[in-house]
Amino acid sequence: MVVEIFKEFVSKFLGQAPLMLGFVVFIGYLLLKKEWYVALSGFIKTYVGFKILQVGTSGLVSTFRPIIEKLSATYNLSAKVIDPYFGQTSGEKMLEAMNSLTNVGYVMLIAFAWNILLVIFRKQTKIRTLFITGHIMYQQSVVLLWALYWVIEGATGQPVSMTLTIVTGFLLGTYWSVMSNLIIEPTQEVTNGGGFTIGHQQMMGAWIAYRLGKYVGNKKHSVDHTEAPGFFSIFNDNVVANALIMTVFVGIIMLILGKNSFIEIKEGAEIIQKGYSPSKYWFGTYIWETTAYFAVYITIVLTGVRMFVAELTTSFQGISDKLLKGSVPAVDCAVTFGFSPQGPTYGFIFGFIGQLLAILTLAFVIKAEVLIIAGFICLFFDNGTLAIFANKSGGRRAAMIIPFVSGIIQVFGSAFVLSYLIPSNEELKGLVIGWMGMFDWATLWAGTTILSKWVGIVIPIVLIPVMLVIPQLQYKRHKETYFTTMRDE
Ligand code: ASC
Repeated sequence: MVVEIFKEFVSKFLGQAPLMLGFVVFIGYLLLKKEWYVALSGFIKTYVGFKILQVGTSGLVSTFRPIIEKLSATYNLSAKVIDPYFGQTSGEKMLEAMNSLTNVGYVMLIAFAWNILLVIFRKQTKIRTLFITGHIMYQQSVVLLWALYWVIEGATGQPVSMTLTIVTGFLLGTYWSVMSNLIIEPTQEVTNGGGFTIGHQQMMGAWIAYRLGKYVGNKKHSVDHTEAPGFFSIFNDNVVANALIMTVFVGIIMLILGKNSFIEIKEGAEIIQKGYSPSKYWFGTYIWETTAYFAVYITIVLTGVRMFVAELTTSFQGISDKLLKGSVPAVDCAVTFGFSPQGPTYGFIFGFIGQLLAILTLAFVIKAEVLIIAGFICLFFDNGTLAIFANKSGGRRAAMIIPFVSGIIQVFGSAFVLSYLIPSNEELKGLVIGWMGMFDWATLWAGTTILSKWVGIVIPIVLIPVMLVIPQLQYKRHKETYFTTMRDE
């Protein structure tokens, strides 16, 4: 019963980011003793702003995902996709086959309650962040429960045990709290004190990218500011830069695939609106239109982000002053995109090159059993975020090299963990179609899963106190500003 209510709460409120954040902003303004109509206006701007962001991100996914998938499909038909939704589907199908899908609800409930508890006792725990990215909370609960179940209890053929469910809940809640807390200071730098942090799939990765960035490059040479003269000065404008870079990069991919790959014919030979129709376009202008959409959607994302971040930053002051002193919300990584309009493009391109190299190595050099297909979400949102954090501390060079290395890690880490997760049983085999692939999932969680296979449930249990030490260390670095400006400088 409690689980049902919670699930409903998650899917209809927490999982509806615009509604949820709009509500937070509304309450924040009231706590700041603003008039009700100011609070209402804040709610509307946040809601509409976030919806605009979602129009942009789903536009990116629907335009560019088919191209990446087509590329993979053309060269390799039966492999595993590294995309969060492929990971989620695999987890759901496997847990369903074990009659354990409801346990996912318990995992989420425990994880979220544990996160709240850690924030309430923040004086002791030093956790300042509430993870509120609903769709990610669900996705991660499914994938982690599936992976740990399969390596620890899978051989029994029994449903997921209550012990494992509880351990997974506490472990995941600890990850949400600790890693989103870890990335506050870098996020404050990236967003010029935006007052929020990342609650997504690459929090540890973004932290590493930020910490390593300064050794890799120079932050003065930011991706968003090119000092080059003449022709290159046009890259100072993010619309021009994103459109040009993507036209060259994705354009080449589209040319390689050839125009026939893009002709989608519905019944009666009617061309689907977005596909390539020889009667409507030359192939060249079709490529241009498609790739220019990158700049279109990024502009939409930026507009939305700017709109609601302004509201969130002001009003969350109310929450963190009055309700949960010194606490911040952990939100979708796409929110940082508004602060570095060209960062994601760098992340996408260099992450793609890294992934491609790793995929080819797996296929032709190692001749691995598990073949990996690149996924757009992983390429763009994961490496895009890493690029933004790397750029903040190490500029252009860091924004190229770090996503490139991350691309390699994403492929190898995912292939490695998948080799432990694909059932040998013919009936179940087909249910596993991919893995999450995002940075933390190709490193931290791939590693935890594999170690648990050999050592057992001790690994996830021990990881909980180990992770909880991290915020204590952070606190030691800058006690005075830890709960106030949240800046470590
Ligand atoms: C994910 C996921 C998405 C995207 C989105 C990026 O991991 O499941 O839908 O990234 O959150 O903004």
